[in-house]
Parts: sequence; C-alpha cells; structure tokens
Amino acid sequence: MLTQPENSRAGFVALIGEPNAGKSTLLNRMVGAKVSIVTHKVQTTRARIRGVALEGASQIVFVDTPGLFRPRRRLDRAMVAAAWSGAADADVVVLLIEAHRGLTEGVEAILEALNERAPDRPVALAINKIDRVKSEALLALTEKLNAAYPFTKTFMISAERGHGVDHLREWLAQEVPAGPWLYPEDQIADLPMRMIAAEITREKLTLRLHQELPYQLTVETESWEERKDGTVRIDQLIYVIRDGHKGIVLGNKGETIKAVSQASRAELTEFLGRTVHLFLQVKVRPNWLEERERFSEMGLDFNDGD
Ligand SMILES: Nc1nc2c(ncn2[C@@H]2O[C@H](COP(=O)(O)OP(=O)(O)OP(=O)(O)O)[C@@H](O)[C@H]2O)c(=O)[nH]1
Ligand SMILES: [Mg+2]
Repeated sequence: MLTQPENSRAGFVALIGEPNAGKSTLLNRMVGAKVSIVTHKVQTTRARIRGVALEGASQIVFVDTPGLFRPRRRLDRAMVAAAWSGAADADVVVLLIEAHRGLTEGVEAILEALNERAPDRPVALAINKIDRVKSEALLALTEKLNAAYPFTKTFMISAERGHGVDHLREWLAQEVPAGPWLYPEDQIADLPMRMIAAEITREKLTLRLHQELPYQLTVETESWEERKDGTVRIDQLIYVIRDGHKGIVLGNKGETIKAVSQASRAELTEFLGRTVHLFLQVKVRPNWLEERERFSEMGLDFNDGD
C-alpha cells in the first residue's frame, strides 16, 4: 500500500472527441489495463467510464466518454448528453482528434459547443494517431487547430503505441487541483464488474457483426455466481430487436455466438485471473431501445434521450 503524499493532488480529466478518435484506447493506456472496450467501429463507448491513474503525487481520474456526433436515436442522444456532462464535471478536458482526419466538420461542431458546455477550465488538444501521418503535416495542423480554439496546450500522441502519452499524463498531474485522492490507491476503475463483463461481450459482438447490428443490441449480465471451486459462472443476455438479428447473432449452427462466447470468456478469465464459465442467451426485445431499464443498465440517463 502506498501512503498518500502530503502534496497530493486529484481531479477529473474528461476525454472527449468524435467517435473513433481513440479516447478509450488512451484511457486504457493511461490506466495500464483494459477498462474500456475498443473497436475500429464508431460509437463503441456508450457511457462514461472512469479509470484511475497515479502520476507522482497526483491521482488522475480519466473519464472516457461516448463520441460526440449528431444524434438521431434516443440512445444516441443519451450518449452525447453523457459525453458533454463528463466534460462539464471535469477539472480538465482533453479533446482528442485524429491526425489524419484533421479539423473535420465534427471537430468544428465540438469546438463551437465547448465554451458553452464546459466553460472556464483548461482544454488540452491531443492530436492522436500521429503514427498515421508524416511529422511535417503535424505542425500545420497544430497551427490550424489552435487558430480555431484557444487550447491551453497541444500534445501529439499515439494512444495505441504510447508516443507522447507520458508527457500528457505529467502535464495533467500538475493541472488537477491540490487535494486528497478520490479513490483508494489500488483502484483502477469504478465500473461494476458485471458491467465490465457485459462490455467485453459487447466488444466481441461488435467486432464480429456488421452494419447496423452492433448499434441495435445491448448486453446485460444477468447473474454472477462465485463457485466454491474458485471459478465464476456468468450468465449474460444479449438483447436484439428482431428475429432476423437473433439468427445472425447465433450464426450458422451457432458458430457466431460460440466464437463470441469463447473470445469473451478468454478475456474475462484473464481479467479476473480465474476460470470463467460464460453462458450467453439471445433475446428478441423489439422495444429495448425505448426502455428505461436498458438505459440504466448501460449507465445512461433515459431522460437525456428526450
Ligand atoms: N493507428 C492508430 N490507431 C489508433 C490509435 N489510437 C486508437 N486507435 C484505433 O482507433 C480505433 C478507435 O479507438 P477507440 O479507442 O475505440 O476510439 P473511441 O474514441 O473510444 O471511439 P468511440 O467509443 O466509438 O467514441 C481503434 O481501432 C483503435 O485501435 C493510434 O494512436 N494510432
Ligand atoms: Mg470509446
């Protein structure tokens, strides 16, 4: 156990940006463990997920948020609202943008809203995925973005490879306010295990399924049984909106659900450090996207979707 230093600091750092910018990848790297799921598809993260990192005497609570985009459905609106409230509650905001995409319309819309949504606090720019562009391009992009918004500081990073990430963490450690740590020093996340487990299964589904289907399903952990032999039995429900979707999730002779289950179980076993027995069931629930309980299971506010 570490003892809390006298000059301790602690605060919340919200990671915001367009879908796919690399927010969850950065959170996981900062925390040093996978607490937020990552896919190559947009709109992977649905709720605010906190991950805790220590840097010197500072405890930095990173808040991963859903991507900011123009919402259409109730779920989309609740996600975007969760992202903005993450920014509004934070001591420092980090806006991630993708180096190879630059100042997109989506980024412009975020910059327009920033002052109103999260006024009077430092906003750092993190140009992510620098591994995808030539370094010459970065200087011009930095100038362009800083002309568009008065960022407190600019960082060039690769969340995936780790470039520039230490530098960003050191800076954030000084920016969070002086005060006692907010979490026990050995805590890295504050999401309940049953929710992390559901997210891991949703990640595997999202990686395997195409088009709109990942956006029309949700996963919930129904039961969690610690067994005497030291293993754990986890039962999860996958809600889809149509019979046809159920067929696709199951796959030919059940091969899709089997592959998803194997991949999820392997990751859960590693994460928990003990054997996991995972049971997945697919249920058709045409209206789940309009159900309050589904939103609260995801950590979202149903009324935010109004
Ligand atoms: N080349 C490269 N890819 C990256 C980098 N950081 C993240 N990615 C990839 O970008 C994709 C999106 O990453 P996420 O971390 O899920 O992005 P996000 O911003 O959390 O996305 P949403 O949750 O949908 O808003 C994944 O395929 C990552 O592997 C990076 O530094 N370089
Ligand atoms: Mg994410």
